[in-house]
Amino acid sequence: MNTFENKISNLFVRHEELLLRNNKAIETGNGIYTRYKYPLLTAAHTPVIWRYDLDEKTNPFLMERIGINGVFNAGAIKWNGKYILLARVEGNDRKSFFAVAESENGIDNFRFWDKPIILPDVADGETNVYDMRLTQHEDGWIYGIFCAERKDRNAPAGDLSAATATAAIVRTKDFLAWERLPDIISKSQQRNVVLHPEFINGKYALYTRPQDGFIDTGSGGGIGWALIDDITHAEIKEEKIINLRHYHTIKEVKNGEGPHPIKTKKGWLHLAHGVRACAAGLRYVLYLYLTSLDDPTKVIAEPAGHFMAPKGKERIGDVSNVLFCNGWITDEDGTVYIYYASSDTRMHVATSTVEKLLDYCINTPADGFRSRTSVEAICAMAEKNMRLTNK
Ligand code: BGC
Ligand code: BMA
Repeated sequence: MNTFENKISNLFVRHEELLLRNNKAIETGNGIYTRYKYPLLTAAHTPVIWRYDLDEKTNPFLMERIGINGVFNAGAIKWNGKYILLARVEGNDRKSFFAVAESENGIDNFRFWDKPIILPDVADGETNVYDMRLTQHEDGWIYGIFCAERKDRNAPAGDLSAATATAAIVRTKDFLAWERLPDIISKSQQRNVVLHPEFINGKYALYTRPQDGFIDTGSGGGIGWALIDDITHAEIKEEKIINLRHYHTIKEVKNGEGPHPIKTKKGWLHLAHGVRACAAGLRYVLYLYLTSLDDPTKVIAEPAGHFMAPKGKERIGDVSNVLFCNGWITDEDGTVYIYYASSDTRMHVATSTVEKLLDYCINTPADGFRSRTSVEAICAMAEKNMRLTNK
């Protein structure tokens, strides 16, 4: 029987099957991290009750009334023993918003809470919001910094694409009640702003990413650092660039801090994205770097090239050829869950350990910025191995 009730029950059964599917580890063979077979969150994971009007009178064909386009770029945090993803959900209408999903083990069975988050407004209401970084700060609050996008009022008439990017900030203790603080004041536009978890000389510290335009970082040299006097009226007064863009690298055009860095015995472990331009458009990959515990602005190790790049199905999506990560979680046993999104479409996880990621950072050759220096590194490795294997 294909009654309306049956159709509804099928929707829920199929949705439950998707949510209850167990994930499987896939060894990548590089020894650095493990990928997983299934994405953690996709448009199909969003609750049935967000998308379908279940009333036969108003929706006799049981159509999807509100379409979801993708679920990606999630902030992450371990909270009350649960793995929490604060996802960027984007509707078919191109508006993105935030919604919480949680899992018991961090690798599968992520389930959205009943409703997405309605953020308090600021006077100059933004059009779009995305890419929240979560930080449990030592002041006791959980902060979320995200990008608020508005139409560029100075754009010439007829240009309906020009926009401005501003860093906006909220805080919570339970992911239900959100306090919105005034948007962060900055001389330049800002995207990819991240709150450092500790006070530095009694001040809040931000990773920033100054940019001349909405897309072009222009003279913005890379990932910056700024100390903030008052987080409830945050203003980026002085900015120091701590991780530079560089010609002919994976971060030639843009880079940006991912989630806030992990504190380890050997330094602050950072995950960032790097962007280069090619005939296929912008290519986003992930890279790692390490800064000093004494001075978080001092880079002490940075492996050459990308740590993760889009692979297989990850390459294709709404904005193809993109890996982006703004959330990771470290467990007490040292396991690191890297929550990355592919092609602005879906969320995945890769797992590693603090020890492995540090080894990767410290012992992978740094970029010599020339083909010749890369070849020298390979030859040095080959010679060492030939001696070892007596060839
Ligand atoms: C999109 C973002 C993108 C940005 C710059 C925004 O309109 O929502 O995903 O990063 O433009 O291209
Ligand atoms: C950026 C980011 C992301 C997105 C990426 C690729 O600028 O802020 O939102 O994943 O573009 O479209």
